Amino acid sequence: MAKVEIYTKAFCPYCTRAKQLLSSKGATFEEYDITMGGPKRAEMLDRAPGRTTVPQIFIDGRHIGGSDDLAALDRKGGLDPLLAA
Ligand SMILES: N[C@@H](CCC(=O)N[C@@H](CS)C(=O)NCC(=O)O)C(=O)O
Repeated sequence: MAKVEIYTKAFCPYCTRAKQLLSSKGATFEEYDITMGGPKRAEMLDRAPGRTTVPQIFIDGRHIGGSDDLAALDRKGGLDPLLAA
């Protein structure tokens, strides 16, 4: 299964929604909690320039975007093949 990474913050409904969608697909993910900022927040900004909201999701290193982007990708049928890669 693909490597899924997700940058999140506490009390973030969009993060919960994205994680639920990934879990519903049977995907496991590495979660980076950037509630307190720190180097992982800097890393997120570096990997997803201009995107300051959470979640930010990466599948096999490819930037997917946020929760809405993930859901849109799924609606287009593009998420399952990426997760299965
Ligand atoms: N359309 C975005 C919305 C994401 C969003 O608004 N996230 C909130 C937290 S739930 C956020 O990052 N707010 C600014 C902040 O916490 O710095 C998505 O689907 O991911």
